[in-house]
Parts: sequence; C-alpha cells; structure tokens
Amino acid sequence: MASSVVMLDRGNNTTCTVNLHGATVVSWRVNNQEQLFVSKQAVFDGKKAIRGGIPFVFPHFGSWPCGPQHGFARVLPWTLERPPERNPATGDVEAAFILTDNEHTQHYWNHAFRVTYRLILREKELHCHVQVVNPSRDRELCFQLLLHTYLKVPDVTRCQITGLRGCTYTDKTRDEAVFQEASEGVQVTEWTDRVYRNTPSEHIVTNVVSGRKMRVLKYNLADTVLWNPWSQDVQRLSDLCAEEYRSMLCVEPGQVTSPVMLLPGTAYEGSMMLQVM
Ligand code: TA6
Repeated sequence: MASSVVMLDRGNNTTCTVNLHGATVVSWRVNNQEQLFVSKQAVFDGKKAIRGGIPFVFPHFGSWPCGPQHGFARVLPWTLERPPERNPATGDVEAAFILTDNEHTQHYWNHAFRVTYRLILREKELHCHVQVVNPSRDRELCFQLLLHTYLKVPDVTRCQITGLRGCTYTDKTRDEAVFQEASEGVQVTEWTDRVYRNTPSEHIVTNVVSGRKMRVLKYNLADTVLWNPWSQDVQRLSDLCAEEYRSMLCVEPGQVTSPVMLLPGTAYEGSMMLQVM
C-alpha cells in the first residue's frame, strides 16, 4: 500500500514533497527544477526504503545486527505533527513530522525516544531540522543519525565536492582503509563510498541541476558520507537502474563516527540546509 505524501508549496513552482513512509523527502523543486534524485525503480509500497530523495537514517548507520540496514526510521510510517503552514512575513512554508518509540521500534531497539523532523521551504533553500529527545528518567540514549541526500546531477563525473581537503575518511571500497583527502574538489569517477570524519560545516557541489551549484550546510552533524554506486555496486540494487548512477550523487551529512549520547531527559538538535546557488 502506498503511503500518503505531504506537499509544501511555496508558490513560483517551488515545492517539497514528503512521503510519510520514513518521512522521506521525495521531491524538492525550485522554479520547477527537481533538485533531488529518485530512482525510476524506487519502491513506494512501504515495504522498503525509498531509493532517492532524503532517506532519514536513525538510530543506526550501516549494517545493524538489531534491525534493518541504516536503522528503522526510513522504513516506518511517521506522523504529520504540523501540516504545511506559510509564514506570512517570509513566505516560507514549514511542516513537521514525528516518530516516537512504538511496538515496531521496540521490536528492534528497546529505547524510548521522540524524533521531530521540521522542514522549512525557502525560496531556494530546504532546511531539515532534527530534534531527538530522550524522555527516559534513567537511561541514556545512544544513536547515529544521517540525512542520506541524493542530489540529482546531469553527469556525476562533472561534479566537484568542496570542503573535504585534509579530512580523514574510511573508504568502504578499499576494505575500510583510512585515508586523508588531498583534493580541494573531490570528483567521483568510480565506485565511491567514503565516511569523511569531522568535516567542515559547508560543502559546495558543482554542476548540479542546470549547471548550478548546491551549498550543503550542516550543524551538529560532524561527518559527511560520499556515495555513488557506480557500475559495480549498482548491480546489487534492484531499485536502481543500471545507468542511473551517473545522474545521482549522495552527499550525506550525519553523526556516525561518534554516535550521539543523550543523558536522560535531554535533547539533541542537528540540521542540514540545502541551497541552490
Ligand atoms: O551511505 C552510503 C551507504 O552506506 C552505502 O554503503 C550503500 O549501502 C548506501 O548507503 C545505500 O544503502 P541502502 O541500504 O539504501 O541500499
């Protein structure tokens, strides 16, 4: 069964569409230009993560002995906490989604939690704010969090990603070996799957849709994952067409190397801002 979607419409053909399955942003259009990649073979029946947009990775990044890869948040139904509402002063449109512990999450992870995901659609920007609350009176809450952002690009080999020079990264295509980035503008010309640690708050991605640049700003998300399956990895993905890897680039702000540790009764806040330049 397809799950319902919520659209934030700012006017002037600027919209953001969210599927309540995983609170997955599945479309972000600026002047009617789609900025996010969604596979032609993406599955919307609620049975698996949506291949594209911005899947919400929580409480675990990567393979997880307790539950699904990349955690359960992206494969469970979220609730619309605040329907889209326009700010009369700025014209921005905001909506909020919520996921709390329930019988599904308890099946994997025996922790109480409340995640609130607030989206703000501005003229050329999409703000993704995350709050995680630990409601427990006596138990710590330890989790990873990542916004698995699929940027739509005309040709991934023509993109460059700045803000990674000097950063240490784990290369999952080279047996998790650790390297230091030497390039100011990282290019993707092969299977790429890297977890960059403690990266700067800003990345610029060149040659995205319409040859524009995309600014990726992050707050309280220390790491950046860079992924493109290329021809090697794409073969194992049933929901990605063979040649589609050339039209996508995953730049994923996250807190993965050092998980968040929330003391009882405290909250974490982190955010990503995407801006078409
Ligand atoms: O974010 C990069 C990554 O961890 C890759 O290793 C690859 O597995 C990708 O996520 C997609 O994972 P998925 O579970 O959505 O197929």
